[in-house]
Amino acid sequence: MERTFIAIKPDGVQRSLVGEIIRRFEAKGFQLVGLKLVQVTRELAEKHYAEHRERSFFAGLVEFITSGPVVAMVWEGKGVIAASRKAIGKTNPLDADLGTIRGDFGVDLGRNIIHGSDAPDTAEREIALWFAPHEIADWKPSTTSWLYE
Ligand code: IDP
Ligand code: MG
Repeated sequence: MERTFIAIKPDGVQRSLVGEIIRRFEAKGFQLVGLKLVQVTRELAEKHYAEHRERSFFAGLVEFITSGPVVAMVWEGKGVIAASRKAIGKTNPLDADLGTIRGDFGVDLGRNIIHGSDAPDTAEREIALWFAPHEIADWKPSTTSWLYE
């Protein structure tokens, strides 16, 4: 089964959106297999956003992501990587459709509430970066046969 890395950024935590975001993933039918509150170090932030190292917004992005606690999660399910990106919405909250997390709750590009892995290889890299193997739970929800044919 596919897994993805999801992080509620410091703005989402400060704005009390943790419960609402987890509710949306649960209600869709995805399974929570990893969850922790993290005070992100500069080293972790720079590794996580390594692909943006050369961009003008990189320093501000690292500053922001280390500015308060982040809720780091691993979610599992059929098609969870693409479905999460759809549920999260476009990077700029003003371009994100209503009904998406960024579209419903955000305004500014630099305060877009949530991160989600964008492809299978990045999901694998980000899960390994943020979670130790023992922090991920293999468990079988009792609802599986009601979610999957
Ligand atoms: P994504 O989060 O939708 O995958 P990316 O392009 O990977 O978007 O950018 C990573 C994060 O960097 C964004 O979520 C946003 O917080 C921030 N970011 C991207 N572009 C800009 C920008 O032009 N100005 C400020 N922050 C940006
Ligand atoms: Mg990205």
